[in-house]
Amino acid sequence: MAKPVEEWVEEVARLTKPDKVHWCDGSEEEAEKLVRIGIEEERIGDQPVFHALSGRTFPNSFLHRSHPTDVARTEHLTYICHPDEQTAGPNNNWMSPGEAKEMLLNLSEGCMRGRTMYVLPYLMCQANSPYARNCVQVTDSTYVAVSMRIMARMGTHALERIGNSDDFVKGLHSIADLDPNRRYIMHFPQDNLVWSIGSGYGGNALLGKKCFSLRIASWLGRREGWLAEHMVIIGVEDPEGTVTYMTAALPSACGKTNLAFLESALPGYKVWTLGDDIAWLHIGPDGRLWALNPEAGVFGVARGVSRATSPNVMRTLESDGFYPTLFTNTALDPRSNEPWWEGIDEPVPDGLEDWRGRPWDRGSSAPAAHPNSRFTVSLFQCPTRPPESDEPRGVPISAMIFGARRTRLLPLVWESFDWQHGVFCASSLGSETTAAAMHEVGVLRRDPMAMAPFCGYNMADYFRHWLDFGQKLACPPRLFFVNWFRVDEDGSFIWPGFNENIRVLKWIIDRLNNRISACETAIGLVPNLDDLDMTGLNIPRDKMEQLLEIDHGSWSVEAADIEHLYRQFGDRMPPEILQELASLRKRLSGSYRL
Ligand code: OXD
Ligand code: MN
Repeated sequence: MAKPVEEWVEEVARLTKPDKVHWCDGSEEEAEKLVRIGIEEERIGDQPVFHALSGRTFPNSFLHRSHPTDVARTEHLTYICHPDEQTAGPNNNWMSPGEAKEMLLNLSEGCMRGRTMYVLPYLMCQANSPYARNCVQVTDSTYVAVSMRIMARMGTHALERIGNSDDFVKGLHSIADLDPNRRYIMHFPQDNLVWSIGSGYGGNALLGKKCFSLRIASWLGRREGWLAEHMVIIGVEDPEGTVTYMTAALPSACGKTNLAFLESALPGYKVWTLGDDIAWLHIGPDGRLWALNPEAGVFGVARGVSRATSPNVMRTLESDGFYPTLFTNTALDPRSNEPWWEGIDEPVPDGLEDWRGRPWDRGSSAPAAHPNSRFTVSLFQCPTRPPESDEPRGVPISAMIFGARRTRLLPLVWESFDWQHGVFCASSLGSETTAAAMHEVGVLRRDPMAMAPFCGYNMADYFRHWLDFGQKLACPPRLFFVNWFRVDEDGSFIWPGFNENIRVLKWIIDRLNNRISACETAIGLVPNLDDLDMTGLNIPRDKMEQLLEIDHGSWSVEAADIEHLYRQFGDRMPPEILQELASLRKRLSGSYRL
């Protein structure tokens, strides 16, 4: 009798009608073969799927040019199909599972004709982890198959774990005709199923990542008593050799990758990289919070990465490993056959090809690399990946950081009074979008816990889950908030950011060890200026004061906007959060400092 996984694959093949079905074993030879097919046989638009790069700077690397209309996550085409709309909440697009499946069945009929369907068995988390999940994705894209092998633990071992069980997460992916009007990323939490059609872009097509490990997993976490979060995991080693583990939730374009790969500007401190995007958080038998990165690779933004600002990212890309490195939609220097992007250390070479493969020169108004150009690289190549990344339960977390990009209002760093207050602060964060010039006040987008695009259920219930989760932690981590992006009257960033952010991490460690006090303000606990280690940094004291300033008038306006966010959730909002907002307002109208 066929196993459930075989039956499912056969059922999908009957629907999508590929010419061939190939079960991937995850081997190096197989990946090489897939890359070769991508170079020699397959095309996306007028481009081959893969182009072999020189390998001089970035060993064993390949350039992928996507379809020009398929370069980013498409949130407006992403749906969470719970049986009822309220469970999905106002933070998600919703369609009933029946209607969604009927539509997808029509769109998927024969969509793999002429192509091979690759069956990718994989695990999220290492096999020896009690938190590992068995998954199978089918795809008709060699780019997706090669990427999934880098990003997840893919291979026959995953199939062996599944055996005769029907307990595996299903991902049905087809690029179909890449028509943006027939592009859907649909989640069926009740069926452990993600069905994605019409896009080959990472966040839409590598279904173990955002789709399963955040959207579906956040829902599983609520049912099972854990959290799936959009968070970096780092270990910060101090000069005594003690490592403090932290997570950090930051929306896109807020320095998330740089924090994960930070090279300390303070002597004696070192940051270890455990995860750059997703953390699964469980309560350990010791009542502490334990974090594990379910992924095995990094799908990061290439633009802006340089040896000066992100040396550890560069070292990871430059080291040779078992896995190829992929560059997506960067520019190409055809003479050296090397990728190039804005912000990389090298000056602009002559005769570049832009991300679409067209001739480009310095006079061109558009950038050469797409603003969302990416690299896909194995974390096993990262020189700052510590051995404890392989611990089955992960690492114990002492601090959780939440970040936002705000040119005004938010101080550089603050700590919440307690867990409940911290959940309120994290739920209310918003970031300014950065399409225009950096110093202009952008459009503010509320992004609770940096999870707005990734929470697979009603966010009011998610806040409830966070509050309840904290109650169950015997020894909860402390919660901190950061904003690297505050500007002065001239619109210049006050804080240098990047590797200097270690100074903020040091302040956090000092707080955790009760070495320093903090200033109690209306919004939380803000550093006393002298407790921030500014050795070797030359920022005038009045600027630093500006960086930590709490302006009650502006915060009152902020409080009104936060209320607006909460109102959309009606009476599903946990009363404790509304109470925290009321308390903030009371403190703002009282006689707190500044
Ligand atoms: C990502 C994102 O790709 O958050 O990680 O968009
Ligand atoms: Mn992300």
